Amino acid sequence: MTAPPLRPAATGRLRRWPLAVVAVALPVLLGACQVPHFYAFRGATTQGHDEFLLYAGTFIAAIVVGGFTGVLILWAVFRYRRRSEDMPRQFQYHIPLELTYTIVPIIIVLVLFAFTVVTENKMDLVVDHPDLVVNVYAFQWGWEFDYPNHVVVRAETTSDPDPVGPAGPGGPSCSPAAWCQGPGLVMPAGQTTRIQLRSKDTIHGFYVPEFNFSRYAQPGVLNEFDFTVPHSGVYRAQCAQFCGLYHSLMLFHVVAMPPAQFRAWLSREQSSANTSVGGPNSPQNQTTTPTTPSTVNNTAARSSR
Ligand SMILES: [Cu+2]
Repeated sequence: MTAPPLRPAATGRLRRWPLAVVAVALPVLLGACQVPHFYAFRGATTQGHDEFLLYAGTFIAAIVVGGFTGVLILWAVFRYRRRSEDMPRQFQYHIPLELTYTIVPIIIVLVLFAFTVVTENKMDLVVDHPDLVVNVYAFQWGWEFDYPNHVVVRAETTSDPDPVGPAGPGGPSCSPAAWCQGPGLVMPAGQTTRIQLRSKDTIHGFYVPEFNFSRYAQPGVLNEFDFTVPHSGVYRAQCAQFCGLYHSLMLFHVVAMPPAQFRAWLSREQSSANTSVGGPNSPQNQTTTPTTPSTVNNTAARSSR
């Protein structure tokens, strides 16, 4: 017995299916030179970009699963809507179906878990020989960036509104001004910078949104991580952990500049530190005592080195 031939209308519908798929897929494929950002930062560091790809992949998986589930729900709602008062056909223990909707979600979770582990390992990877090491100290309420040879960029805030910005004391000239509040964490673009993060008092959060990166600064704990910023730029940053009265003013910014320009800035700062009163070991070049709540007043203490 052979199958009955398809009716002309049915064959027409079948022929249109590939066209519909191409019409939907083509714009996506042509636009796929760059994955949509899904309202996230693409990651200004190589590490942050890996994080973005994980987020985008998870988002796409969620769209596929959500769309598929939505279609199934609509199909069930309309295909099996109430048509009469008769009791519909009842069935249970559909083993293949139950296995499918148990195993498929487990596979999805395992795949997402594997990608997450791989990405987190990339984020946490510290190279053996970074091009630059910067010691970063968070304190109530400000940031201190210690470079080799006693170059210290430091700013603290003890009044409202923030008196520190927008110049970014100790950093290079910076624009746009709104992005340059607080001290500037300067690093060479295209090279690997090691950050050694500590806190001088309570828990703070080192957060650079465009790097897709946040990490606690904890008293008594050293957190180390690497940044590689491929392109020059200015990136806003702030404390992301509520830490007291002026937490909201614990702003800083990251400045990535070409390596030659960075070396010129650093040597300028170094010679300036060495020629300042008392040389590199003078009190001005020592780490200053962080401001405590008992010393809060309406003046801002500034020290660029
Ligand atoms: Cu803080």
